[in-house]
Amino acid sequence: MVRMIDINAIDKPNWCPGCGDFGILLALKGAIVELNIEPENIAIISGIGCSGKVPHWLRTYGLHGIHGRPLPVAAATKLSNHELTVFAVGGDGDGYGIGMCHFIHAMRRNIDMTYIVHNNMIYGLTTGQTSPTSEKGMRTKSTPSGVIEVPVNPIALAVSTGATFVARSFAGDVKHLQKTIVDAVKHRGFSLIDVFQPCVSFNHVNTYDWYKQRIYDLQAAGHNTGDKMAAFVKSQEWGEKIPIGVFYEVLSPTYEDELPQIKEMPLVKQAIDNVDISKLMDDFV
Ligand SMILES: Cc1ncc(C[n+]2csc(CCOP(=O)(O)OP(=O)(O)O)c2C)c(N)n1
Ligand code: SF4
Ligand SMILES: [Mg+2]
Repeated sequence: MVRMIDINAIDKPNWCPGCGDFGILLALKGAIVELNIEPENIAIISGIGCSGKVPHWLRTYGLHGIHGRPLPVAAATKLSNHELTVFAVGGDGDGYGIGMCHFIHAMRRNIDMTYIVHNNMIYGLTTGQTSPTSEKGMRTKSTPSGVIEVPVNPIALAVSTGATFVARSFAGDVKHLQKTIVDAVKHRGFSLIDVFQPCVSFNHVNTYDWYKQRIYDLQAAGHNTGDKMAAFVKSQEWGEKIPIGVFYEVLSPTYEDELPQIKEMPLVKQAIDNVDISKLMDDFV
């Protein structure tokens, strides 16, 4: 299912100069190096959007899938070979809009993987339409009179839906983001990292300066990550002061832990020993 992307085909990131996606890629690379995980033991599954290009620029296994669907593909990858470190990567439109159902079900299953959402509060790739996290009143190409709906709050949703590691970081603070990714990967269970990612081309409201003036670090403020109600209260903070860091972390059995079929060995190894998949390979590859 996953394959090595031909990195020679796309030599370097082609995001707009100054895009927050560069900071996320840098932090992810740094985290992988810090964690000392071999590239062949990592799979990065992305959706469609500017954010979806991440797997192209890392020498790991990767799949640049379809819009809104990185989570089910990442889940299938993890269940096929639970010895892999699996990342799902996508945008706010991808994950909190078209992919919202997958987001909810992935969280309540507590599959051990790390979901990084490039939350730029806009559709970047399609040149600036409203996303599910665009702020109320924001004027965009698709809402010239201002957004009417209340934005999705991914942190509150994650805390209440079963994610066992819930964090927010900022693409403009690579050190913080790298540490958050390292902690998320070390956590056994579903980890969400919602990343504030300035889109310098199409979101002229939520800029680097806008975030810098507002964000503060929950860990520096002494937040208790084991307290679910405190996490929920913190998830409601928005406006003059906006928290980043780990909101909530709890240890709970993963989906893989409770799946008897993979107790002895990863599914992929069982299949190789016992099942002839050559016809399937001929049909699909
Ligand atoms: C099924 C489907 N619907 C719509 C699109 C068009 N489309 C491509 S990317 C995108 C939204 C991108 O926004 P986001 O997910 O926030 O990613 P970003 O570009 O901001 O990183 C849309 C609507 C598509 N490719 N596939
Ligand atoms: S459109 Fe926005 S999100 Fe996409 S590459 Fe440009 S700055 Fe980044
Ligand atoms: Mg977006």
